[in-house]
Amino acid sequence: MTSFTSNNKAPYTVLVEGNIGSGKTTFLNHFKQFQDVCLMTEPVENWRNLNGVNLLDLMYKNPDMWAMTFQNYVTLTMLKNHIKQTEKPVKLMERSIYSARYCFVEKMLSSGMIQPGMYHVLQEWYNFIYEHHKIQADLIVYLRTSPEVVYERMQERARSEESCVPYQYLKDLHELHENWLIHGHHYRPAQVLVLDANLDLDNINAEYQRSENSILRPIV
Ligand code: TTP
Ligand code: MG
Repeated sequence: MTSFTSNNKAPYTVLVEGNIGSGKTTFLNHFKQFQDVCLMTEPVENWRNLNGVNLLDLMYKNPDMWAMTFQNYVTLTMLKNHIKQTEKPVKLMERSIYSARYCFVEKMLSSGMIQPGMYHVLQEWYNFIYEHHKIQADLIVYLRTSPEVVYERMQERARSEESCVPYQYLKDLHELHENWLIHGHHYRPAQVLVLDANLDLDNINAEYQRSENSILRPIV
């Protein structure tokens, strides 16, 4: 098996999942207070700036031309994060190769942003990656939201690339997350802890704390 990781003991790895605007970055930032946790936040920043090119923007503006390239790059950046070494006993990742595959690529195929040929190439990549790399996953935290709430947050946050994303897109992505993480329509690499992420910032702390024991298991 090819691997870039040399240490035998993999960290306890938590994948933080949920719709666009569900609060994944905020959730990871909550764990900054714990020194023994390695945080891998905001992979989206790579997608917004690859040597000065904003692939996220190109993908939304011209999906016929850029959605495939974009998902290719998402796959590469997520794989890099999955195999990144850390000496810390706990690793928290914003998203994973799984949500890219089971939520976004599925959505892009069904809405015609990518064509079946492109879809099959991506599937071949995912299968090859699973065969040749150990994708460590010990727990999935699902920040469960309603599409209405995340749509409002997305508009308030006003990330310029997302200004054209309609409510229906978030609703469809919500269903895809539900189908995967709640109904098990796709492979779940670990147990799923579901948190209520509809709560606003003033009230979400108690919900985050509810997950601390599960996440910090190796160090408490
Ligand atoms: P998210 O990965 O959901 O990140 P976020 O920072 O918006 O989430 P949170 O507010 O919970 O921290 O999405 C980032 C952008 O990338 C979003 O516009 C959706 C897009 N995206 C894809 O188009 N394809 C993908 O495979 C992934 C993972 C994201
Ligand atoms: Mg984020």
